[in-house]
Amino acid sequence: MPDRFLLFIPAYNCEKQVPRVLNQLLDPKVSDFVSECIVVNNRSTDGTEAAVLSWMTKHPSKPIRLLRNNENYGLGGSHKVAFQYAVSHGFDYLVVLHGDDQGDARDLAPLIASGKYRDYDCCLGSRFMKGSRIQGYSALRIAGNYGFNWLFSLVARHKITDLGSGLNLYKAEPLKSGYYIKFPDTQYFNDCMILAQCHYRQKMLFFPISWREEDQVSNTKLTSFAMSLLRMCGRYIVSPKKFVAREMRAKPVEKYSYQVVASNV
Ligand SMILES: Nc1nc2c(ncn2[C@@H]2O[C@H](COP(=O)(O)OP(=O)(O)OP(=O)(O)O)[C@@H](O)[C@H]2O)c(=O)[nH]1
Ligand SMILES: [Mg+2]
Repeated sequence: MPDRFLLFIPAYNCEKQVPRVLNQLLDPKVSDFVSECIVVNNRSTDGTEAAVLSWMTKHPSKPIRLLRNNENYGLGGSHKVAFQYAVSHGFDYLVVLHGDDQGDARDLAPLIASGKYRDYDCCLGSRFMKGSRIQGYSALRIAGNYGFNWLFSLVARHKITDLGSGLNLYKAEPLKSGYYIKFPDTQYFNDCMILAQCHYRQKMLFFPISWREEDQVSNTKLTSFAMSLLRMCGRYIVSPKKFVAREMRAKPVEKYSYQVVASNV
């Protein structure tokens, strides 16, 4: 049986961009491998939900489900909703594609067509490796990313070329244990995931992606982000085992719950 892929689109206040992200499903390079797509609306305060509903009405044959988190769980919490959904609905793989239209799911197509993805627990899109294309980032931001990639590689003893882009592929099997549940619900979720995946010796592949910043608003505050990453590295060096078991959420959530707002599945 062919592998079943779930495409997960986290969405928060991206009414302008999310229809463009969904348009990627019109390209057979993407729709050929996607069995189902969930848009996880993290309680947006703009017209994100209406924009998704309108797209679904125009394209009723596309297997999309719109979910709304019962609370704002952050980007990390939205990943937890999607990971649990993928496992409980029997998907083999989950693809994350940010809803603010900075990445292109077609960058995954060669990996999937060749079957190479099967050799890995995760294939992580990289903005900072040979073959990557990046537009609209300041020199400072690029340099900062290279610096942290280097530092994390040293700490985790694994070559890391991106700590968290918005295009990633995860195998569902390793997610079944829920090892990620105490990781931060914030934008730091991916950084923790990478360290944990190194600790658990998961097989990781970085692949080059195209990434752009045009009409998106960056919510990353560079200095506080840098401080948090340094703290994270420090804790991992002291004890990787304790690091992965620690409660890292400011406010632990008992159940990452959601409602299905609409479904074309
Ligand atoms: N900021 C933010 N984004 C969220 C949240 N929940 C889901 N998202 C989605 O998560 C994705 C990434 O959010 P961004 O604010 O762009 O953050 P980022 O990707 O870490 O930072 P950039 O590199 O600046 O894009 C977007 O598709 C958002 O729509 C949330 O609570 N806050
Ligand atoms: Mg973004």
